[in-house]
Amino acid sequence: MPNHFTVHPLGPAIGAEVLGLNLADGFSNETLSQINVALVKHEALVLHVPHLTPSQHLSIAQFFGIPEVHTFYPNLGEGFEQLTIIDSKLGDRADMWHHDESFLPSPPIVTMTQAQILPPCGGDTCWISMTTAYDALSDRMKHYLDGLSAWHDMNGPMTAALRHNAVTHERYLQVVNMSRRHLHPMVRVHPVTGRKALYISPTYTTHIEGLEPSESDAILAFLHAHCQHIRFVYRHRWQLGDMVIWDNRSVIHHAILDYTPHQRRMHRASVFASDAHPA
Ligand SMILES: O=C(O)CCC(=O)C(=O)O
Repeated sequence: MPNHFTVHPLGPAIGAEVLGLNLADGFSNETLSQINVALVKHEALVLHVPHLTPSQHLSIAQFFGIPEVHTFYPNLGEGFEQLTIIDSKLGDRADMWHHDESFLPSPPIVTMTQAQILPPCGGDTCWISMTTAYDALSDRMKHYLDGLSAWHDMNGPMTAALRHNAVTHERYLQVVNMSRRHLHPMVRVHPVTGRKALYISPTYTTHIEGLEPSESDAILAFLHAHCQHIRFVYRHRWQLGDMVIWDNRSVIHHAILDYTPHQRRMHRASVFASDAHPA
């Protein structure tokens, strides 16, 4: 039976919320197709689903593609290995602008995160519309970026984490030795909407292929500052049970770390495209 819900934009560039979704009706493919249409249009979609079960979370993920068993975050265990736990009590956090795992050849296309434990206030997450940020560039800059590629490397944030004593040296070496990096076009075309999006982040993008380091640093610094303009951002103040689904092809995100010493725990699933070869 179709689920009757409405989608309300939360900002002109990015963000919408789904209202009137009835979980008791389950998630038919028709419902999930409608959610997918809203997702690619609004890029970050808020669902108020406090009664969502882990099985339902997983079913939604499976609709979008192949749910990932995350390399380094813990998960919900047997049968739910694809549901990752990001818990501040375990030292896990994501307070940096990033696409999920852009250091892979085929990064996840969609991620969906649900709030399980929240601090009394703070712990908001922000998303940037990289399509709208791209659209706002001059034609000359768009022309300049055309055909350029940049490296995305997992080591950058690990080095930063080591400097902040947020990881042990052993853990740092373990991750760094995985040697995960990949060269991606700086502008990618969304396979569904055909919109162009910038594909860079200050966390994983190390340098632009073929430029002198100082040229690459200057171009990236300009683009990062441009993308972080507040008019491209949606900031979500979580309520328990909210789930935000985002399109990892067209947004970057950042979870604000402003709630220490309180706990914040999220359950998340990220999904590879069905035809992807992630490793
Ligand atoms: O904790 C959040 O709000 C987002 C965490 C994150 O970056 C992720 O799930 O990829």
